[in-house]
Amino acid sequence: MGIVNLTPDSFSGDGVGKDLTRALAHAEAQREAGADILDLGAESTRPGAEPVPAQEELARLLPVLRVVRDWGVPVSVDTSKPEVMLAAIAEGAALINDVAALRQPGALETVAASDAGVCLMHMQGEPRTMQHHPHYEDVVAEVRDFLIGRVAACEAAGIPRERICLDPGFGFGKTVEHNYTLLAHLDALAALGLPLLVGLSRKSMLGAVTGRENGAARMPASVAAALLAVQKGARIVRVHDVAATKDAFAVLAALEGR
Ligand code: HH2
Repeated sequence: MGIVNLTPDSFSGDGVGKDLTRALAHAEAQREAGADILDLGAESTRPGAEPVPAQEELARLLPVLRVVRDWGVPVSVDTSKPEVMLAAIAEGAALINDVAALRQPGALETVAASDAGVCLMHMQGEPRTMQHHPHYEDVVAEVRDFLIGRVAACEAAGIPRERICLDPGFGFGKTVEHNYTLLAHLDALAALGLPLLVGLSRKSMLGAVTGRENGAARMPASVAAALLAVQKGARIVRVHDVAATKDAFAVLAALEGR
């Protein structure tokens, strides 16, 4: 999954804001690099980020979606707002990637009324304040139980399991320690039997162990993290650096089955 940030304030430094030409060039580069899914995000969810009104999110998103939907690659839309989900699905989004796991009122019903897939992500708190005091007794069990609960809510609302993938939400209300514990025990989440999506690319947990402060300088660590996550059962990796990540997977594929 190649990240296409349509925000002016992405933590990773690759946001393009409302510049349509730059946004499309960025999306095209992700596709050319071999992304199997393009993930369009028009609201930053980085720690401390303020929410963006739905109209602003749609103004950033729809012009890009209306072009990339015809490229033959499934398009995912990273949003938590039901009104944005509704418009995105109507305009051809195949997947709703919701860091709030369809907890906003109306979100479950909106996805249920469509045939779009959904990614349910775990987050403790909300982006503005989530990194203030993350706390867990047992991070793996709590993330797993949350995801089980959200799958049950989806099924009760009429979204079948076949349309759902799960994400532990690296960096969303978690300390560096919590993030690495989750990565170490990713197989416990893969055991839930639904495809696992992970977003580790350029995140601060990688800066914490490499000392790399700037987004792009975290690329080698991001590739390593993606590879390790796949070895522990992840099926979809949400990345900025598609070409480098694919190279790493080519090496892994060459090893497998020998
Ligand atoms: N991380 C970010 C955004 N969306 N979605 C899923 N499913 N999993 C993630 O880990 C995830 C996500 C944050 O990264 P990014 O979009 O690069 O930055 P920003 O939120 O600043 O746009």
